[in-house]
Amino acid sequence: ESGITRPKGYNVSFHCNPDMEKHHFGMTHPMKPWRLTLSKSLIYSYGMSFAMDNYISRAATYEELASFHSTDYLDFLGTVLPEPVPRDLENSNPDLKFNLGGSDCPLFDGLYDYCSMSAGGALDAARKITSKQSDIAIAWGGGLHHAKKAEASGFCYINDIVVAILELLRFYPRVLYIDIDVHHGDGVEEAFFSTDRVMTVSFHKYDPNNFFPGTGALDDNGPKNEHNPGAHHAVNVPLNDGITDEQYDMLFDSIIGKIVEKFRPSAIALQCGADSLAGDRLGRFNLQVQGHGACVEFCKKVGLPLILFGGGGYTPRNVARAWTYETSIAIGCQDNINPLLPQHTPWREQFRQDTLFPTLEQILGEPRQNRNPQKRLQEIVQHISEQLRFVQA
Ligand code: TV1
Ligand code: CA
Ligand code: ZN
Repeated sequence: ESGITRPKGYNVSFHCNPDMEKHHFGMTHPMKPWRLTLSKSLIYSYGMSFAMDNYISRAATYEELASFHSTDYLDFLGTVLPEPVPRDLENSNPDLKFNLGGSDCPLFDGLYDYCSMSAGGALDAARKITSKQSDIAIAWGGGLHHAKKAEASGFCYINDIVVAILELLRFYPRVLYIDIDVHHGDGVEEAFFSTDRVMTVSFHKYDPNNFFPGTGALDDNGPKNEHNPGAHHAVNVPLNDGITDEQYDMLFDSIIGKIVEKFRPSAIALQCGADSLAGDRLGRFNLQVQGHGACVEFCKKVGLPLILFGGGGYTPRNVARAWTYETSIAIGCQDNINPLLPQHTPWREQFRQDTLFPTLEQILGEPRQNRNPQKRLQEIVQHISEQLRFVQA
């Protein structure tokens, strides 16, 4: 009935957990787990579940989380309770253990469950890949790239990506991590700073004094010490406000193309943070659903085992559109997708326009000024080409 068929010998698995989506960071907090419900409902409305293996993911165990995180941190995360009353800023406790309990990483009801479910989905996806049951595994509830070994950061408490990549490394010699969230993927970069088995690549808005987390300059490329195997294995693509689909996709194809050739990964982990889309509440770019999705399409065409993670994304209707389109790319039905949203889509009024591909004018009114001169983008590609001369597969 949906017209979507499953191409022979090509498996996509979809991992989600409805219980995860019920958690709340707080009324005004930009991170809304409910955006996962909205995304899933659009994906299901298009009938895509019939072309994938669908799994309710389990919660990751303490031992699984401890493959990356320190037990001190996990023990604290498992026992802290939310503040009984919302405290005002004057009386706020500045002594934040493990960076927990501030405004970015608040303590909320069920926090530990939320974290272990996000990591559980990522791990289930990784295991579908390593067992060769799936060619592409999707975990939109994961992608929380800022979390550190013993610290929460930027809405992220548990680094599900690191945990999943560690699982991939049990089976594959080399993993390529790519991050198209508008923020720098600092937690994943740091976790694999000293190994040449993982190359991390982040595209992000870079403005050290005014945009979180402030790291990820073009020449931050791994340990400066030449004898450290991780040297040159961190790639950073610092960008300015207003970058367009055309520029971004040119950069992405050219940089990822060169990296795949040189590093020769055995699998790809792609963080698809949707806050790089135009109209995002926190983002600054002019990307559309098509340009964001083109990155997924490029990775799929490389033909290696692929995990798609979620990540940021603070305007839920845009998040739902992007992750729906990207799910269709994973399945391979993107050329047949009806750009008109299905008539029976739940929460249809949330979407404002009834198209999967709103124009920049529809999203923003006036597009954001593009502060990425072509010359600077060429310098970035040039720097990365030179960096890759030091990389040996
Ligand atoms: C509560 C209520 C928290 C309203 C946080 C925006 C809020 C932000 C809020 C916010 C906000 C950030 C910082 C400043 C570090 C702080 C999932 C020195 C309107 C992957 C994380 C961004 C992005 C953190 C996460 C950032 C991800 N921006 N309103 N907080 N301090 N934190 O700048 O990469 O998308 O903004
Ligand atoms: Ca990024
Ligand atoms: Zn982000």
